[in-house]
Amino acid sequence: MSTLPSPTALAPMSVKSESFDSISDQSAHSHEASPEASASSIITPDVAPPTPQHTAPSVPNVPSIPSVPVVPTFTPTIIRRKLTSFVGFSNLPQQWHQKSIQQGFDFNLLVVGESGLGKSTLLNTMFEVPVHNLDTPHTYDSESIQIQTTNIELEESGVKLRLNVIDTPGFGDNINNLDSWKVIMEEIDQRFDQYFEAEENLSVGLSGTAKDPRVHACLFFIEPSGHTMKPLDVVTMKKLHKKVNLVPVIAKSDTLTEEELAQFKHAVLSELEAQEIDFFTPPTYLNDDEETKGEVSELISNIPFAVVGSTSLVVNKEGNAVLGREYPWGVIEVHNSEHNDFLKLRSLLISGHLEDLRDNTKKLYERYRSEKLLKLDVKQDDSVFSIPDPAVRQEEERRNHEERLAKMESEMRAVFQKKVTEKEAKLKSSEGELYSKHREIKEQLDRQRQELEQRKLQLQQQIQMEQERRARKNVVR
Ligand SMILES: Nc1nc2c(ncn2[C@@H]2O[C@H](COP(=O)(O)OP(=O)(O)O)[C@@H](O)[C@H]2O)c(=O)[nH]1
Ligand SMILES: [Mg+2]
Repeated sequence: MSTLPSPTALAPMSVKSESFDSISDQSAHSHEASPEASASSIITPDVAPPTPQHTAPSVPNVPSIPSVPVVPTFTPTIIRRKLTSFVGFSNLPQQWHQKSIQQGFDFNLLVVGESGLGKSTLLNTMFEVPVHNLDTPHTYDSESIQIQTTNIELEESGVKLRLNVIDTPGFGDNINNLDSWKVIMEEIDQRFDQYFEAEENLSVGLSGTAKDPRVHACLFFIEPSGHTMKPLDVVTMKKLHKKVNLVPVIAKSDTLTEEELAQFKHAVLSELEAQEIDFFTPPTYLNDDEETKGEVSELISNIPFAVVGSTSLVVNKEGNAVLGREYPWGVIEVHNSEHNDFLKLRSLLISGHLEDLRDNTKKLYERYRSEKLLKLDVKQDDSVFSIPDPAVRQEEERRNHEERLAKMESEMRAVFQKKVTEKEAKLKSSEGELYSKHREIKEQLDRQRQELEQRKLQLQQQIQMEQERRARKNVVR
């Protein structure tokens, strides 16, 4: 019976030995093999089979030669094998699915287009909530284009979508619109920068909980002129297309006849190609079935989508109340793919390819980041890498030496000056002391002299009195 190797004996999952095939094959063929053992994912290190130990006859006093340890050799090889048993990692998409549902999705949608093209109406129609208040005027008095963001949290069958609509009121409404694109670009860059900083602070990726501020798609509304695109639209798209997933749409497509629309679509597409403006196209995957592939190519072939928006119910020819627009000649239904491309747009933005948009945003961001880092590098000080000229270096050393000498000299001068000042102060104070001592002694001497003179005077008076007394005595005798 074949046994499973102990867990410690297992090599990493992607690494297997040459000898594994034979072992696992044996296990698979053995009728006693456990299901786990039969799974061809079991990996054993390529350990050379133990060499038979020949027991040499013991010779007394002859030191035994230490045996060389057998080191297992690993030959890294990547194997691709379909497992026949259950290991568990096929649940990963399920786990990812659960996690995603719990965390919800961020979707940042930039909306660009002149006022009155039906941007707010289309958003309200698409998300089925009043993303924008349609009562507010769709013309703006402001001199310049503004950025207005609206955050809405939507929930559908337990899945949360944090929708952040970035509107650009004022775009194309001014006399000089040449710089309109700059404000939009700044907004996109700023959001990339925010993500860049968050990434630097490791708050993105590791925790996976940080909100993603990057613009995931730019819905660009083209006026249904029936001729060509406006130069401002072309200039703006040319600036934006490398930074966002551009989704061009022909606004209010119900205002054009079928032929006009077909011609206009063609004209817009040719202009985009001529100007080398990239727009977002959903990808297909290896395991996509033919139907999915067909749907994707159908979507791509209809870009730029001709859309109609309406939040009002009208009655169609079958007598059903539907979202649409009513005309004397009939009804245009929003959710009817034969009438307009609204459903295709919704599939591209939300129901079918939201994750593709988010994925492609990562690629656009990667490019932005590498360009940003490259710019930072260019600004670096190139002199750091230059080889110095010996003469220049000698001159620099001489100058440094002289500077050091001058510094030393000035320090010595300062020390000397300090010492002189201290000495002078000391002398001055001792001179003062001497002077006061001298005055004290002089005063003392003056006092003593006065006393002595008084005494002398007294003595002289006494002598005189004595002499007078003696003279009077002699006279009496
Ligand atoms: N014919 C037609 N009119 C529309 C459509 N979408 C919006 N409108 C009308 O166009 C006007 C401006 O719409 P609004 O959504 O405020 O435009 P915004 O300024 O681009 O946000 C409103 O009167 C809407 O009813 C559309 O698909 N077709
Ligand atoms: Mg609006």
